[in-house]
Amino acid sequence: MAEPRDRGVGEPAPELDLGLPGPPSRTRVEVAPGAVHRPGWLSLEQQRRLVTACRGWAAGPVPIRHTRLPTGNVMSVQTVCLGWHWSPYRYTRTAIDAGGAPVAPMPPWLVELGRAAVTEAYDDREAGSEYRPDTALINFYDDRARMGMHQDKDERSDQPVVSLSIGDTAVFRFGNTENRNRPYTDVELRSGDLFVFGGASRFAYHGVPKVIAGSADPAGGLATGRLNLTLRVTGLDG
Ligand code: MD3
Ligand code: FE
Repeated sequence: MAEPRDRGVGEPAPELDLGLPGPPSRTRVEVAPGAVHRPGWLSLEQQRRLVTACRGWAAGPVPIRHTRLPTGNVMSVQTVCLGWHWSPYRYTRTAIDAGGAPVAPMPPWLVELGRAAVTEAYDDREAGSEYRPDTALINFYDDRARMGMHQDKDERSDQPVVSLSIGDTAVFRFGNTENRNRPYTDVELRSGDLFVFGGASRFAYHGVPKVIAGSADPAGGLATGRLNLTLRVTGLDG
């Protein structure tokens, strides 16, 4: 699987980690019950392959677009979907608000990547092998894009959401299940990071208040901006 990124300055080698207070772990952190951050999971090669695939999906059959909300506001993030098309606030097989074409299928290799992600996050091969994501939302952020605090509740399933980040670092805000306000925790999501949101965290409010321009390693395949792929189980059939 992916090589871990280099240790940060002052971060102990794993064999020297005596459990003393110090800089945060770069391996796996359960931020809240069921919410696991695994920094540096994707190799640079895997990141480049995902970027190439996303460029293809962004070109069609459904073009990547800024989603228009019922309020008339337009999201600053651009989104394209696989498997099922999300528009506020439901999933359809055709792009009802983006030209009408049938959405591209979820490729089997992306389903397998989702299973590997769940296995990795929960250290549970059984949980991974049972995971069957049937949709992917691919979000592109330029350096001014952000996403307000929201819950993902258009799925009729409580299965985990897998998030993969590529490109510029984002400040990700992970909140509570009650409302969009405090308490929340801010976490930096860097290129190659995996985050899995299941269990008690599946319906937590979350958002992206900021993307840090110029923070990415261009070797990951993105010169500017940020890509986030989320894999989900819609609970729909047909
Ligand atoms: C926590 N995307 O597409 S990924 C979204 O970085 C979305 O593009 C953000 O929120 C992004 O809906 C955040 C992390 C994420 C995704 C889904 C979640 C966190 C989640 C679902 C439930 C709880
Ligand atoms: Fe979300």
